[in-house]
Formats: sequence, structure tokens, C-alpha cells
Amino acid sequence: TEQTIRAAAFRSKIMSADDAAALVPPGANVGMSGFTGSGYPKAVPQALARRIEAEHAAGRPFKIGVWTGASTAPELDGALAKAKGIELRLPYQSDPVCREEINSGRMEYIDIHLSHVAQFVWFGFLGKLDVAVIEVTEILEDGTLVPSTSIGNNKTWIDLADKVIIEVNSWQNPALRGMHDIYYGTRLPPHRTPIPILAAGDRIGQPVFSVDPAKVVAVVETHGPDRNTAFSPPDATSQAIAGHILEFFEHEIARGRLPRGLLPLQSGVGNVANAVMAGLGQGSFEGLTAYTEVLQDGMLELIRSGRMTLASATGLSLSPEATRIFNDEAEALKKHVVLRPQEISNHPEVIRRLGVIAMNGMIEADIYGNVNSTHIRGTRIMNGIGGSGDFARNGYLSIFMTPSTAKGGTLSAIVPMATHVDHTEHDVQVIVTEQGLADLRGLSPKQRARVIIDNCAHPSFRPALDDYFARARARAAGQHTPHLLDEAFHLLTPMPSSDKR
Ligand code: 0RQ
Repeated sequence: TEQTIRAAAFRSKIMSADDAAALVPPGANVGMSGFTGSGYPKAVPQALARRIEAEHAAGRPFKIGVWTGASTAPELDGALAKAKGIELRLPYQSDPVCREEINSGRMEYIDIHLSHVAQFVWFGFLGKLDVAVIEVTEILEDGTLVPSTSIGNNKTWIDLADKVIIEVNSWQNPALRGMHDIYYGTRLPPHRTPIPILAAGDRIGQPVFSVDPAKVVAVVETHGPDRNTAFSPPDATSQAIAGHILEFFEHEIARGRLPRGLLPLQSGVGNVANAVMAGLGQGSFEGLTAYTEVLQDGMLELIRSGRMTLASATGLSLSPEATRIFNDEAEALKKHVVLRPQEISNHPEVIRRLGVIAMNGMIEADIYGNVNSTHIRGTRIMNGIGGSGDFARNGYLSIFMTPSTAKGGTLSAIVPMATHVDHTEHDVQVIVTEQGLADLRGLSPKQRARVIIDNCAHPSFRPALDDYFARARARAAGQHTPHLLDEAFHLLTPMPSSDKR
């Protein structure tokens, strides 16, 4: 305890997770730490879920608002959703129980661009933040807090909540200290000044959180690892997608539109993203950098091999094996990794200035290049937009990738009209499937449709898409973006009954 909680004033506030959870009133908006499975509180949310279940059993209503950085873990989203304790959740989530609660209509969910969340709370757009529950690794002598494996919105939660509950997780490596860069220069309009980041690795803030000690109502000690999802090794489809992207990069270098070290990379999570990173490790690229949200296995390997010199992110998203490596080598990795608040890791101004190459997954794209990242059949949420919109709209290049079919080949990922649009045709420059790559830059809608169908659609769906496009060209009233609204969704085959998300 003396080592991790060094400020005596905070030691007097040490209590059990159950006692800390008792300090959260029904109806409170609670800002929790946590970003894609890293740095979330391990004990208080579960204690809160137990308390909520007990209250419900006694016939008393009890729900809270849950605000996070991004997705968390079964111990947070899963436990609270299972207890039917969440009135409203924001932003990105990926928990199966949470997803089911949202899609059944029992839980409200607001899907917000990750860079917007903190400022919306400062603007007062989302209401009052009552409590913050934040995982840290240490409380220093001067009462500042050493962040854990993600930053997310923690600075904002600590600044704006009335009550702050701190979880000190002794499982996390103390060597994390110094890896973080917490920017305290954000202001509200009209008093804003430029964010002074000119290169991915620039440090512009302080390595710790400041907190008003008078607001800290509880300190809870924990000892547990982050949620770590194992990646399956890249399959043939992911490798084919990665191959098309790497060939495209070589082509852009040859045309003088990209330097050999490329530009700072942003990449989503998942197997395709990892396959792209693995591919970059085998290519001739040197001096790579990343300005991204999450540091995943593939990027860690690029750093360890010396091909990537610097990665800026807001959280880790590592497999158990990569977590072990990261912990063993944290001291050396500190020179190459910066963790920042998500309003800075995803800041449109910085993304535009640095010229980030955005690479994100999608559910479906239509023949004109509108991308659906979030909704199955236009109605059921999968995860959320996450940071994909921050990067896609503001990046130097905006790439979206997916296998050309889903559900065992029964559904086409290329459709006549997207059932929900997260990224409009204006924000999408490149679409990639295992079939090939469609470079949409400089093309009109009808020209886009031709390359998307020819290069990206699966051969089994190409004739139907060709037929739709030909008849839309013959019959649609408007010939800028020709559509047949009475049959735009006919290509959708019935959903397999197994898909009851
Ligand atoms: O469901 O597992 O039940 O079969 O969607 O699809 O192919 O496993 O792909 O894990 O890369 O996820 C867009 C969801 C892709 C993700 C999305 C079904 C498919 C499967 C997942 P099953 P895959 P991925 C950085 C940037 C938005 C946030 C973002 C995502 C499931 O990339 O959430 O980009 N992106 N953040 O079967 C019906 C289709 C389908 C379909 C896929 N056309 N029709 N079902 N599925 N395509 C990270 C952060 O921001 C934090």
C-alpha cells in the first residue's frame, strides 16, 4: 500500500469496493475509465452491480448512466448490463450483454465520435457528471495520479465529477509511469488555442492526472489484469486484404504521394488490422509512426522490430501474450509509446495536420461508397462508430476494409444502398475486400460504383449488383447517383436465424 498509495491523505480513504459502490446514488451519471478492454476499474462496477441487483430484488428501482472512454469488459459493461442497472450508455461498447440490452430496447445508447465525448460534457450537452471511477497504478506523494493502460476521458471525468472514486491496481506495471501525456490546455470556445502537436510523439502535457483531493471519496485497492482478447492468426481473407493495402501503399510511394516511412498510421482493432500491421513488418517500410487510438499486437511487433519508431494512442488493446511482452519491456517501450486523452489522440486538428492514414473495418459499403460501420440491417447496433469517424473525415487517406461477404458467404458486404450510413461517400477514399481495392479518389458516383462492384464485390453477388446499377442507370429520375428506391434493399437475403444479436 505504501508503495502504490504514497499520499497519506489518500490512505485514510481506502475502503472496500462495496463501501465505495454505496457512495454512488441511483440516477447518477458515472464516468468510468476504460478503453477497448484496458484500464477499466476492476472492482467497483461489479460491487455496484451487486448492489443494484439487491435493490431490484427488494423492489426498488436503481439505474445509472454509464459514460466511458470506449468499450470495457465483462466486469464493467457486462456486469452492469446483466444487473439491468444501466439507464443510458455512451460512447462505443462491444459487450454482448450490453448489445442485447440495447437492441432489445431496454437500454438507451448514444453513439458519439470518440473525440467529441469530453468536449460535449464540458459544453454541458450531456448533463451533469456526478461520479468518476478511475483506475490508476499509483497515487504519488503530491496527490497526483499515475494513469493505467488507457487514458480515454479520465482527465475530464476527474475534472468534472463531484465525487471521485480511485481504484489503484497493483497488477499493472509501475514502469508505465512516464508513458502518459495528459494535456491540460484545452479550453472552451471562443478561448481555444491550437493543439501544439507537430509530430506523433510530441509531449505537450504532464505525465499524471491532477485531482482535487477534497473530491476523492474512496480509494479501492485492486490486483487484476485487463481484459485481453486473443487474436486468431491472420486467415487467408485478412491476408489478402492486407496484401491489397500494402500494394496500394507501394503504388502511392511510387507516384510520390506517400513517403517511404508512410504517414502516421491509424488502425482499428481486429484481425484484418493486425494482418495489415504484420504485412508492414515484412515489407520494405522503415521509420513508421502511428497516431491512433489503440496500440494492438501488430503495432507492438513493429515497434519491437524497430520498423515503427513511435506510436501515439489512448489505450492498449493487446492479446494475453502481447500484454506479457508489453509488461516485461515497458521501461524500454516508454521511449516509443505515448498514451494521451482520447480528445487529443482523436483530435481532428491534429489528424489533419499530421496527415494520418486511417484504416478501419466496416459492416457494409454501398456501390457509391457510403459506409455502414455500426448497424446490422440498419437497426441492430453492433459496437459503435468509435473513433473511425474522427480519423476517416480528417485523415490524409481514409481506407475501409471488410471481407466481401458475411455469414458464411450468404450476405454481400457490398450493397446497392447502405442500410445505415456512418461514413458518407465524402469521407471514404478507398474500399478494400479480399477481392481487391477500389481507389475512389477523383471519381464521380457512377465511376465509383463501377470500380466498387468490379474490384470489391464477391463474384457471386456481382451479377445482381451489375443488374441493379444498369437498371438504375436506365430508370432512375436522377442520374447523378442513380437508385431504384423501391428495390434498393432487395439484394438483402434473409438473415440467418442464428443471428439474433
Ligand atoms: O458477427 O461474429 O456474429 O458472425 O459483424 O464482423 O467480420 O468479425 O469484423 O471484428 O473487424 O468488426 C465494423 C463491427 C467489424 C468493427 C466492425 C457481422 C459478422 C460478425 C463482426 P458474428 P467481423 P470485425 C477503432 C475504430 C466501428 C468502430 C471502429 C467496428 C460481426 O470494425 O466495430 O472502426 N467498427 N473503430 O458476421 C451482417 C454484414 C456483416 C455482418 C459483418 N454485412 N451483414 N453481419 N457482420 N458484416 C477502434 C475504436 O474505435 C475503439
